[in-house]
Amino acid sequence: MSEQLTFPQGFMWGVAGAGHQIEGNNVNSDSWLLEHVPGTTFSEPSGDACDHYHRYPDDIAMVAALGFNSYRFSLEWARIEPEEGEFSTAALEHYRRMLVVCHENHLTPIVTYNHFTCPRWFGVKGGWEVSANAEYFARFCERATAHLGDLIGVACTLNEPNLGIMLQSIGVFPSDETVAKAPYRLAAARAVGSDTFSSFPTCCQQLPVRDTLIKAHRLGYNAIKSGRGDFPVGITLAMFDHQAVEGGEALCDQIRQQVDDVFLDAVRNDDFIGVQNYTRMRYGSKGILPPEAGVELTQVHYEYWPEALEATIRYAANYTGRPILVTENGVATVDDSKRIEFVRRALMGVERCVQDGIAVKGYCYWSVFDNFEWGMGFQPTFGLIAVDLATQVRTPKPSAAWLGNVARTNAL
Ligand code: GCO
Repeated sequence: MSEQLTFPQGFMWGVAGAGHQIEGNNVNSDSWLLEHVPGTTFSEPSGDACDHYHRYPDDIAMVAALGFNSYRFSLEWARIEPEEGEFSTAALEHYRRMLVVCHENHLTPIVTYNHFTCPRWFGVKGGWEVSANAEYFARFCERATAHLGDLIGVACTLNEPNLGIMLQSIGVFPSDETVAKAPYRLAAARAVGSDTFSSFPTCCQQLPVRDTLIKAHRLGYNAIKSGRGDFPVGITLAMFDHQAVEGGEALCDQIRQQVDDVFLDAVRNDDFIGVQNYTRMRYGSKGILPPEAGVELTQVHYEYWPEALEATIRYAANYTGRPILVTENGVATVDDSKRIEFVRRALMGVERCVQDGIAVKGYCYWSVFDNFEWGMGFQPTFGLIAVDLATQVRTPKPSAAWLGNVARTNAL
């Protein structure tokens, strides 16, 4: 039997989710609108999702009972500020109750202030395509922190502001010119009686969006830091392990620069960097390489490559010198034994980073539940816990018990 690998004392073992993907009926959000317009690119609407909005007490207790000590969830801006400048105390109280339940269950709450979805009114104002709109996000951060800050354990401002540019760089997202004229975008604008509608990440990705997101992070970070409570604040970034092969070095460097470095430069004084990794990406002399022969693909068409996490932690840590929190890592598969294998190999890499002196503060598996995977709907199954969408019955998979035990023993 191989030797046991132990993790630092106080290591955060968490599961991650995001409001829109599990709460259900987030009807005032930009995503809900886009899910329902003619020509939508979503395969199905989010609907009730996992009804986590109502079932959070049992859900959070289940996470704790499995052995975890942290829970990452997000605030839904569209519920808290349903119309510009109108803040809902009832919605803020909902998230306050979630935080209380986390503490009752001895879970450190890791709160993401914005996990992609925004209120419709924000989309009508041009979303992240308008630089001045960053101020709206800062005001939201200020109000949410005033109400919730004393109970927050760790905060993330934005989730993966670099995702759009990342997916555009590898050809998964269309060009800005195509996006600007996309029928779903025009249909959304028409549905809300506007001549424009913009929503991340289905918006234009190039400047000024990138700069607006970075500005929003900075303003949000300052608003959270100067508000109630005292807890680490950072950002989360989508990171590939970028690998150059046979003359692909220049392309690899160029994509890494625009997808990772620009954002890492902007957050190098934050309390931590939230690393989110799912796979690697390879670059050759003629461009981006297809998946390597013999490497299996996950349900979201990524190469099954758990070693990528170690590379991204090392990259972010070396580049910024900041502590790292793995805020997402996971795999979409129907074969749960492959999930266990994936996480086991990923965690071996985390442990090697720790051995080398990198301050890795914790690991959150994505996702707590099989949930609404955006455009792909409910088909990909990332979850540790399966959910019957008709009955809302939860069934933890073997991987949930396995990772919960790793968490409880702080050892692999
Ligand atoms: C993201 C998000 C999650 C996704 C997850 C799986 O990375 O896009 O943070 O919302 O569901 O990454 O694709």
